[in-house]
Parts: sequence; C-alpha cells; structure tokens
Amino acid sequence: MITLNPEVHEALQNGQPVVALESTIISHGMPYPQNVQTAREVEAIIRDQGAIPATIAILNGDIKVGLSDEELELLGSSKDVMKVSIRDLPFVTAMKRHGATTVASTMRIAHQAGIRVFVTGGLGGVHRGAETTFDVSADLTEFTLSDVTVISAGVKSILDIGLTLEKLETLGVPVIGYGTSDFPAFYSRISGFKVPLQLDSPSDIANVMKHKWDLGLTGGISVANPIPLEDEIPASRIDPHIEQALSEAAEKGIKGKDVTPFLLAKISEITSGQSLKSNIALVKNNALLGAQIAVAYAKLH
Ligand code: PSU
Ligand code: MN
Repeated sequence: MITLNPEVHEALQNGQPVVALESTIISHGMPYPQNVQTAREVEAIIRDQGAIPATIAILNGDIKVGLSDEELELLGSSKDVMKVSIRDLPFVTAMKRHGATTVASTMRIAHQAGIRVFVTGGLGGVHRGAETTFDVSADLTEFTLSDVTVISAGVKSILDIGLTLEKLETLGVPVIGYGTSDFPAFYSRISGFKVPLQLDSPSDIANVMKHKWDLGLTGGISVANPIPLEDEIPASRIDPHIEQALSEAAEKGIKGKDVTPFLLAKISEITSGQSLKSNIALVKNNALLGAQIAVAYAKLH
C-alpha cells in the first residue's frame, strides 16, 4: 500500500540513514511558495549530512515515501490537499485524494516503511481547555504505536505544555531535551517546564533508541531541539499574540482538526511573518539534528 521512491527504497535496503519528513507543515503550516522552498532546503540539509530525505504525503490516493521535485510542488501549491491524521488515511486513499500527513500519520507510515527517524517543526498535544473540549492530538497516542524518533522544537504554547508533558509521561514516551534542561516552546527556547531527560550528542540519542527497541519497548521517542538563539521569539513577545489567536479561534467557534492550522496562520498574520521566519529556521535546525541522529543510528547496525 506504500510507494517508496527508488532512492529511499535502495537506502533502506542497504541500511543507509533515512530521515522522514511530514507534509502538513508544508500544506497547512506555511504559505506557498515559502513552503515548497523550505521543503527543498530541508531535504538539502539532510543530504549534506549523508542521509536520504523521505517526505511523506498522499497523492491521488497513493501513500508516497519520498517525493520528486514535481510532487513537492504539487503538494505545496494545490488548494485541494486534505490534512490527514491517522483516522483519515482510509478515506483519502479510497477516494484517491491528495493528503498531507500530520505527525501521527507520518510516524505510522515511516514505521511501516522501516524509517526510524522523523523530523518535524512542532508536535501536536493537549490543547488548552482540553478538560472540556477533549482536544488532545492523535500525535501523542501515536507515540505508543510507532517505533520512530521524532525531532521537534517542542510544542507551541497554543497547547497546554504542562498537560502535554504529563500525557507523554503516562504514555511511556521518553522526552529528551537536546542540549537543554528546559522543554522548548517552538518559537521560544524556554517554556518554564523542565525536560525529563537531557542528552547532548546525536550518538547518545542513537544509543537510547537502540536500547529502547532492543528492550522490546515499542513506540516513539520525542527529541526536543530548541530553536537557534538568533531566530528565537521570546515567550514574553509571542505569548500575547498566541492569546489573541486563541481568543479569535474561540469567537469563531473553530473546532477539531481546523484548530491547529487556524492558530498557525493567525499567529503568522499577527506577527506579519516574523513567526514564519522563525518557523522555517527551526525546521532546518531540526533537519540537521535529525540527519545526524539517523547517521549515528545507522552506524550501530
Ligand atoms: N504544531 C505546529 N506546527 C504544525 C503542526 C502542529 O507547531 O504544523 C501540525 C503537525 O502536522 C501536527 C498537526 O501533527 O499540526 C497536529 O494537528 P492536530 O492538533 O489537529 O492533531
Ligand atoms: Mn485536535
């Protein structure tokens, strides 16, 4: 059911490092054409480190692992791309639609393809007010099912960061801060929440991956990589904008899968693109680390 592009297929067969990339960030997280441009640059960063990039998306109902340049352009420019989490996979494939995969569905497809490292921007999590809305991203439960290490810049404070960390603990997910003792908050290096574990090198992270899965502990690992200092928007500056976006979402009655894309677009609008610049920088920074982890992990085999 999954189409591996030939380069990814060969790399996986030869035990070479491969890094999966999600596509919701391209179609629902950034505007065109910066989204396609960023996706290409991210792939180039991964190649520079000696790994093969595999962007995951659904085109005309086909689950693709590794996209050509034309496919990337189609995904980034088309208005007709569905945001596809786990529950949407059978619909989008049966109806032969285009779909962009979230962290949850990208993890599952990467796992099925045998890819152990996946780079994204920010994770979904427990939304603020989840005690009444029940809005908890399927990204979190996916960490119990797919054996993939996910590199993110932490979670945005559009979410309840404390509850998200509690939920990850309940689900048995190792959460590792890369070179930090403070869990990062996407635009901001510091959230005020301590990270449960800290590691400072890609090879140490690769080692933890090997031990987790050798122990028979199935599921994912979350690596939280702070945004580079020069690209950071400190919490004191971004938080009022996030509050504004959250209250507009509430006023408009935005619900379900539309919540996260609405908030992302709103924050970018309010900051006149400054948040977009930071978003791009942190994804590239995550790609660099993810490729280094994939290279280190391939050496252990
Ligand atoms: N958080 C971000 N940027 C993103 C997303 C989350 O800071 O682009 C995307 C990811 O694809 C994530 C999805 O998997 O939103 C989560 O959506 P939901 O909250 O509807 O589960
Ligand atoms: Mn949700």
